[in-house]
Amino acid sequence: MSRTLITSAIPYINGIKHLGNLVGSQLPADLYARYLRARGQEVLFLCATDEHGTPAELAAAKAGKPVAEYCAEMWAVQAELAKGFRLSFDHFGRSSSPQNHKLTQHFAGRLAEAGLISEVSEKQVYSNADGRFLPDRYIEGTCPNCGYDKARGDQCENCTKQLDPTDLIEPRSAISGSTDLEVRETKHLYLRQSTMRDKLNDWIDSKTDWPILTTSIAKKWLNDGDGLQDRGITRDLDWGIPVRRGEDDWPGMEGKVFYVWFDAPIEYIACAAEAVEEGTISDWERWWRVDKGADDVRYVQFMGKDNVPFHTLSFPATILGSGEPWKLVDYIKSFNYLNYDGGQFSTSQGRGVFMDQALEILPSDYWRWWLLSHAPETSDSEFTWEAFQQDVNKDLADVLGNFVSRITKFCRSKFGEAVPEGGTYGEQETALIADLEKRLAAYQSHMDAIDIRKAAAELRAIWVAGNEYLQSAAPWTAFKEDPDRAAAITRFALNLIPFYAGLSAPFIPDAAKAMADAMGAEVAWPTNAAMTALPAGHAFTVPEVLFAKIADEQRGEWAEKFSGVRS
Ligand code: B3M
Ligand code: ZN
Repeated sequence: MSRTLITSAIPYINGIKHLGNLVGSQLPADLYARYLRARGQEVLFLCATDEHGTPAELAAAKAGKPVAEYCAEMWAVQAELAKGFRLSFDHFGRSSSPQNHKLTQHFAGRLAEAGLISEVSEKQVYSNADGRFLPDRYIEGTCPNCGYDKARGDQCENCTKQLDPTDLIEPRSAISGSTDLEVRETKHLYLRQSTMRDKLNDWIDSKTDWPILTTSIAKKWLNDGDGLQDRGITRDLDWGIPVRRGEDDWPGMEGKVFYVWFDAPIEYIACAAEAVEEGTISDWERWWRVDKGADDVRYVQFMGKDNVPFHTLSFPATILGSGEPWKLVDYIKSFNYLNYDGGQFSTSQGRGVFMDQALEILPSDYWRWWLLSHAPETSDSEFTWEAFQQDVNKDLADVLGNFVSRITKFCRSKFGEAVPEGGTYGEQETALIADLEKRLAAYQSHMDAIDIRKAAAELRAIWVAGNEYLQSAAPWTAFKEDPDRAAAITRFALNLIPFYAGLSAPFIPDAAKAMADAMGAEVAWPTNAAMTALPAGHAFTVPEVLFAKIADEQRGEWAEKFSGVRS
């Protein structure tokens, strides 16, 4: 049996994610995981919260909580929302786990032994009142460009000018407000990625099947300007993974932590180790160590385009540089951005629809279907309430939902709540079987290739084919003159329901389950389109309405409600 390791980019802990984040990593990763499991593969699907760095510290400070407590609470919130969206992680970990501390320190130690770490002295702003170095965005002051008095050390929010902390007029600490600041020397570790440029370049060149979005971003970083730059992997922060060289102290690095982007991808590995501790799996090295059984694992990552450089360059540099046989990624599926109603989704500005809000107004299947069928694969795509209403009403309510309701209700009224006997499948059915066999193969090949929009389009076409069949075979007309013919049509159409349930489950798992349940069947991937799974006499029930239509008033109300900024 083939095995696939799937990871989704791990969402930052600082707040609830918006639908643009969701469709850029976790949701498509879930689609693929569900698909492969349905096809009988052994899958390990991992995600976690990304808990370190300045954003986590700032968000905790804003919430007035110790950062560890804030992270624990937000992890629980994100885990609950993941459940709400039916994200089927085998483990949802935390980058602050003891496992990640240990592995991150281990990798740093190995890289140091391999001569791939350099120590660099830099000048940075120190706050005497706070007793700490201040990262750029912890420093506030007046913008030299526009005069805005709350400009940050990295950028002015008002005029968007990029700044250095030393550009600010009357700089002060964003933590205490203190102006008692000075510039001090501090030492940091750099990962010497530049020495691995050729190796990384060859590795990317060997990935001829990767999406262009992925390889073009990697190539740009490898080749633009002076080429791949070394990267600082430590920070002067309190919260994070203490800088150690394996299990040893690192002289001169006391009180410092690893940079969030150094430890976050290592959490992919640590997450599997956490899953062992939780009892979800029994052995994590068989997924991650090529020398311990992972040589037959295919590893697929999902992420937004802004995360690509770290996954194509820095993390592989860490893995390769360690000189140990860790599993390297085999395929990187990356995404463009989903925009919101003429602008961008924005966490910092609270613009758009966030995961909790989405679930408050509609069940997850509505969102899953729309987002996945509009996944920003080849270009950015846009969420508008009009498009959402129109597509959901058409695809889910008018086509799929209506089909299921119409045929089950017709059967109940004419033959009772069991698959009717009599008649045989004729020309129309044979033609549809042949069409569906072709479509099934096409659908599978799109799913295998993680061509999400194409897969969604094929699935929609499969639903439409059943609807059109029912419309033209018209068992309600046939019933009057030829009840046996009507019985055969009805039997065929009822058999389409478990067929649809199996194929639709990766996209809309709840509705698929409801469809299968109503038909007294399991959600299972169909091996063919013969439509013989449910024999005559098999009992079923008419399911509840699968998808209610979105009314114009609702659409208007939601568009209004989500037009501003989240408070
Ligand atoms: N947390 C950025 C993001 O959520 C970052 C991803 C880490 S993946 C190792 O987009
Ligand atoms: Zn400004």
